[in-house]
Amino acid sequence: MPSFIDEAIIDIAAGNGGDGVVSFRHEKYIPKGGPDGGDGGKGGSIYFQADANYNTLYHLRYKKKFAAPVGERGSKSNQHGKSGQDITIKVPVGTIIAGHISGAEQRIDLHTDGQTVLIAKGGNGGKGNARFANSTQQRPTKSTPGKPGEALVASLELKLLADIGLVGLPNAGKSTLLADLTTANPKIGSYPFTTLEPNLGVAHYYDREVVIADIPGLIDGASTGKGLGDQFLRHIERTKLLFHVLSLDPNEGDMWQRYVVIEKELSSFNIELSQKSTMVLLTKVDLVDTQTVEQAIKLFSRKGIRVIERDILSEENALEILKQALAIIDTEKQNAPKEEIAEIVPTYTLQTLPQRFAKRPRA
Ligand SMILES: Nc1nc2c(ncn2[C@@H]2O[C@H](COP(=O)(O)OP(=O)(O)OP(=O)(O)O)[C@@H](O)[C@H]2O)c(=O)[nH]1
Ligand SMILES: [Mg+2]
Repeated sequence: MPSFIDEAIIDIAAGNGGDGVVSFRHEKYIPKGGPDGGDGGKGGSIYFQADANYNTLYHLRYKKKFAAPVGERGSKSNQHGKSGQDITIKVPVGTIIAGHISGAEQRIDLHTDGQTVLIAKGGNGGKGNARFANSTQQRPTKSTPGKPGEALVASLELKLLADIGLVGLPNAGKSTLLADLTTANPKIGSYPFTTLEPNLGVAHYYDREVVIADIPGLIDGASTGKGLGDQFLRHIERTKLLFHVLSLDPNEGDMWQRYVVIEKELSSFNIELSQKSTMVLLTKVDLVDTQTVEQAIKLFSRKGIRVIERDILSEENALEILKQALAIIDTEKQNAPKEEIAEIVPTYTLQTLPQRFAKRPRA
């Protein structure tokens, strides 16, 4: 069963701590000054943060390595080295991060917008020799090196929720539309049932991302198992908007009848699905004259059904479709009842107990 999962594997390295240094005061008239070697700075740490502005892990597809800067070495006059800056990697809400984190294999679910977790701690800076002075040792020559930063390979997994679902008869042009609007590269064929498994694509409208799911074509009787049946409809149950993809090719028979077949199948499968916001997307407009397109648009408009044509040759038209779709999706999101998110308290088992809390046996 295909599932809409976006994945990324990234290398993460927190910064090493800077070394502490050995130095002695050089002042006029004080030939043997005391120790003044400063501590090293802390290495930068790396965090993950859930951010509702992201929908996919797309931005991590090409940047796979994150290394936080190291801490600087200490210097004389008790100057501490500068700490390396922390890095925060933003991911969509719902991302699950797995890896060897804080000394244990963990899976962390970033379920809430803004939730931040430390994934790799920067190394502490070493101590300068000034720290080692005491009553018996007034000119210590000892300093310690910075500690290494934590490093790991983190695998990220995100169950993608599509914003838009494409429904329609086989051969209507659903996969063509997905390929047109998104970066996906689905199989397209001049025969029914080209698509056998759902495809997912991400469309970009300026700085917005829209996730679109293309599913196999439905036929009369799909809800009772005909054709590929309704087995894929559940993939689009949680979308905010359906594009009912409807071909204007006159060789495919009466357009209105074809429209009704799909709407009937949707309501037989799940009445909520048929009540979802829907926009009819007219395809293959290049096969008919403009009058036919206008008539089709009028027909749906009169019935209060949202409708738009898709001209595969026009980039402007693609943007207009996405613009209208986003307006509907945003309204849907605003009107959706707020899901109550239970506060999830992290629980540690013996296996996942972070090292810093674990009692170590005395040597
Ligand atoms: N002339 C023309 N042909 C189109 C257009 N859109 C799609 N097609 C063609 O229609 C055929 C079916 O396209 P697909 O995108 O595979 O259709 P589908 O709805 O995904 O079909 P299934 O996966 O079988 O459900 C292909 O031969 C496409 O090239 C269009 O706007 N104009
Ligand atoms: Mg297809």
